Amino acid sequence: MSTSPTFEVLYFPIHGRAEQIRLLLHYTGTTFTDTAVTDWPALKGKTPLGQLPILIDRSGGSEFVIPQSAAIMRHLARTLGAYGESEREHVLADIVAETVQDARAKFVPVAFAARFNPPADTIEKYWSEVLPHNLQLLEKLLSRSTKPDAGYFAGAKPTYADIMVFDLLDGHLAMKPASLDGHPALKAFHARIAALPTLASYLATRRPSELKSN
Ligand SMILES: N[C@@H](CCC(=O)N[C@@H](CS)C(=O)NCC(=O)O)C(=O)O
Repeated sequence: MSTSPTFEVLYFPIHGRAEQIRLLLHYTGTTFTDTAVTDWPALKGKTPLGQLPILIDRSGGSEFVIPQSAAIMRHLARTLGAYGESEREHVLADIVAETVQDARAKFVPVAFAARFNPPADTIEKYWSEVLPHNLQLLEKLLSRSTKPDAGYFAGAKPTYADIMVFDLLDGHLAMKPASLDGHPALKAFHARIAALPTLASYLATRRPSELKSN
């Protein structure tokens, strides 16, 4: 008898803020339903915050509907074992995740410039100053891992924060393939995550990124 997956991710049919969630579920080998929302006005009023993504967790025998992508990531990290092995690693992962959130907030208006219409000099400054600064911060955090030789941000194994960094870097590479060229440690990190056995086949077959050069 087949049972439906415990987890369901609902988001628009793009990478956007849901791709890190999909990546974390694939990384942990978790079966899930990936629901593409195509009639948003019909669904919006029924969601907790009127926003996507949402995760529905049916593990408790009822539906737990979770909004906010970072809360979803932490819930999955805790329940699927991707939060590190010690309190220190939990905190390191959280520091990295918050740094990614800060960086993403600066990236979104540039990535979706057609929608947010930022001034041209904001876009130029993003690529020449803001992004290099954020990449430097991430490089610094990578070296603070409890197991720096492993090449992940918190400890010996990837955590949810590694997946968040990967997704952030991946979005930049989709827009500008050379954007990590001055940052070999992050470029190697991106390749290391992309080569994880549980992610490689998903990355080869997933929908292409919606992000394009601007
Ligand atoms: N802080 C929220 C932001 C969610 C958000 O801004 N969602 C957008 C799409 S990326 C959305 O639902 N837009 C449609 C709307 O607000 O009606 C998160 O990280 O989940």
